[in-house]
Amino acid sequence: MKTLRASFYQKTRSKIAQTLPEGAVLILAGNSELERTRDVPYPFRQSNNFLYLTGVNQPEAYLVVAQDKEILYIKQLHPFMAAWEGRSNQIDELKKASGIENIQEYKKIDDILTDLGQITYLDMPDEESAQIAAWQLWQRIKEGYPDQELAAINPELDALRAVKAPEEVEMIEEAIKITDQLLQHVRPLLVPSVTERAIAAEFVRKASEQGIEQAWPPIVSFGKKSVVIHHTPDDTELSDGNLVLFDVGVEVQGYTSDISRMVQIGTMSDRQHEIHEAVKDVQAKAIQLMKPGIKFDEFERQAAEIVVYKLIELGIFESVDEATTLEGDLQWPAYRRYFNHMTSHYLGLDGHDVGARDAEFVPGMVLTCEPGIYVAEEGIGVRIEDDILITEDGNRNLSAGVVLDS
Ligand SMILES: [Mn+2]
Repeated sequence: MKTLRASFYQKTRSKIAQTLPEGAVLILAGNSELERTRDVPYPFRQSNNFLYLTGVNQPEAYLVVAQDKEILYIKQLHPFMAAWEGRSNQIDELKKASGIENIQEYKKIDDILTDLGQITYLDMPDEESAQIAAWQLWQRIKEGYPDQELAAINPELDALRAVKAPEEVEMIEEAIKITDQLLQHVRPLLVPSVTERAIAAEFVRKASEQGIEQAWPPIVSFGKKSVVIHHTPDDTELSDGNLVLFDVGVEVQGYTSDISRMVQIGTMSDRQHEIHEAVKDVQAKAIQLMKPGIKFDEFERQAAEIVVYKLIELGIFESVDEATTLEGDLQWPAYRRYFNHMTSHYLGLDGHDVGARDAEFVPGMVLTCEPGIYVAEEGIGVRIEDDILITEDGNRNLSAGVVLDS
């Protein structure tokens, strides 16, 4: 399998170092293991910012970067770790993988706080995130060094991460290739009376057999279940005339694919066909809009407008005025009852990757294009999603080759 080399991480570190003011130090916390039940951790998932700058995928590591230095700190492991978990610190391997020469073992967090710089830059995770170690680092410095000036590195990191290097695009393409293989593997299993859960489980099993992690639990929905955007597969059985929705993604070195496809079982009704064609047409038109120069929010506005006209063609609304009337407590436009998500999001290390919603599209950005129309009263929900790389002269649909139609 393709992997990112140390040279990639050296580049990302050098780019982030250049954003630091003179005398500033960045201290980035990798994730720690989180306890699920006593002595049983959740599966470990590294922080994406940490992966982006180091490629190091072990818990309790810290990266220190200034304009003239970089140090990777790893936790000194208790000898029991080797006996119980088979874990030991492989310093030579970490050097080779990350390109960081200076690797040091630490015992307690204060061991790494020897140089805080004039300003200390830190990772500030989202409120709900499980990046406990990053929160604890803020807390520790605030308590132990109350006069230290602190700042968040996230705007700089987000901006860098939003524009992908060619090697990162290759990782996403690899994730797409594997997703395609997994979809092709489960496609013939879509036979009457199989359950959503069985299909989702087989998708995960086949991936897991190859050491591949899901980017999120696969969404597999049969028939009317597909009107729920993030439906959890249940024991609904497949029957003739169902449209099946897959919305799946896997990770390759942290980089995700994000693909939605519809599969028809037996004969589609005229109405299913009509709505399916409508979404395909919206997507084709929306992809054409994805090119350098257009702003993300303007793209969203234009894509939503295309959906609104489709909803009128489908007889759901009579006019643009009716479709855009604000309603309910949220004062949302009426068409949002049928299309209640955005058309696009950034894609990268996070499935919903970081990046500004008011930025202009520039070459190197990877974004999804995923319009949907969900008509709950008719039990029909359709979403089609592809992964689009913005190029100098427009875009390239990285997932165009994922074809499931029988
Ligand atoms: Mn998506």
